[in-house]
Amino acid sequence: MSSDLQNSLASPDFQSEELWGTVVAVQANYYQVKLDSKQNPEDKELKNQLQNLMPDPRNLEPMPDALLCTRRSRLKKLGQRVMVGDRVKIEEPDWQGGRGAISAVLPRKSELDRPPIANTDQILLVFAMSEPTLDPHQLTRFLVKAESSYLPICLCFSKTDLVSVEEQAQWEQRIQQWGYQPTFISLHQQTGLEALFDQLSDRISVVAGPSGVGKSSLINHLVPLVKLRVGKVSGKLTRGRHTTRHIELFDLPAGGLLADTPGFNQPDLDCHPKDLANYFPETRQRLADASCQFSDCLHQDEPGCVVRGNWERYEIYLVMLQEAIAHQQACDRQSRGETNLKLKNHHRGNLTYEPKLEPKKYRQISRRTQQHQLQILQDDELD
Ligand SMILES: Nc1nc2c(ncn2[C@@H]2O[C@H](COP(=O)(O)OP(=O)(O)OP(=O)(O)O)[C@@H](O)[C@H]2O)c(=O)[nH]1
Ligand SMILES: [Mg+2]
Ligand SMILES: [Zn+2]
Repeated sequence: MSSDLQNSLASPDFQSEELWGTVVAVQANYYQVKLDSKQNPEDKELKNQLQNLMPDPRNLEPMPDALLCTRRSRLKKLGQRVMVGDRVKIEEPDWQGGRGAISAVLPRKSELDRPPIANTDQILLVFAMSEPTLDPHQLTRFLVKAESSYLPICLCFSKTDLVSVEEQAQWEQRIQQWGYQPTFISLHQQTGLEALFDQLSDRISVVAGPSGVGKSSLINHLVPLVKLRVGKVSGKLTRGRHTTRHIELFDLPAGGLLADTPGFNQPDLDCHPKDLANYFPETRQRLADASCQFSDCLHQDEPGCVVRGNWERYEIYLVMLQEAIAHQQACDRQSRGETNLKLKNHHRGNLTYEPKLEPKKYRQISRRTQQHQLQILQDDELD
């Protein structure tokens, strides 16, 4: 008996007839579940040996990789939502028809809101060295947003073919001072990809980054059978409801799962002002070494502040802090019922209050919005 076979048989997952998998896509009330590989031995020889040892209808061809599942009504009654990324138990598999029913969901390790994905292990943040121009403010906004999920961040710079070796080295040094260890890749020159594969294997990663940096191109390269739309599509269009609702985890040939997200250029900054400093590695480091005089220090001009000082992104921190304060004030006003002002976000966190045109209840709803809302209701009903 081969040692692989012995391992497989020793595995409790395999012996106990339980069938487990990961939800890779959700559409209306159907869930695409990728089965754990142990239960789906691809190795032909191993499969044949197993079949002789313990005849099991599952070992008779064809054994699909994934099953299209419904959710048990018991789960529905419990209000148990099933998300992409969830680890689920499957009952009554119909191997011929490729169907099954989800009967249990494991507790989640993490849960992202936008995109809605459970058990994400890390965020792969992609920025281009050029085209679009690499802007430290925009990069920081994305980093702060990613940091606020408290998930590890894997920072990747694409399109290195468009800049000189010197320029790349300067950026590398700069980003390291911010507290990150970036990976540099070029799809056109096929460089840096191995290092990136290593960081993605055996994990669930979610790709984020502005429009046009090459996120879809990268996924198309990593997952040969997928053909995501590349280029030309403007960020605005790809931000539509369709793309955000139909989140899919792609199976990486070298192991691991990866989700694309539509690119957008300015993530919302909705964090609490006093949390902002936690989202900069530079401040985290300073606050680990010493504490500010006041425990509620926002690190602006308070006496005895250990954060204020000579570090590159401090100016960006201050701009974002003003925005976070304005956001907080808007939330406070809203909760006090002063809803006749709305917060308008201009370029780079420049915020102003503007009167709302009409009270919300009288505002005319466009036909498109109506249809959209109807679709949401229908989808939710199906859920
Ligand atoms: N020079 C260069 N161009 C690249 C590279 N990778 C991708 N591109 C180009 O960048 C453009 C945008 O690529 P996409 O993959 O659509 O970018 P995206 O990040 O998915 O954009 P959104 O879907 O709008 O968020 C395309 O024209 C690609 O051909 C690269 O390594 N070098
Ligand atoms: Mg894309
Ligand atoms: Zn301080």
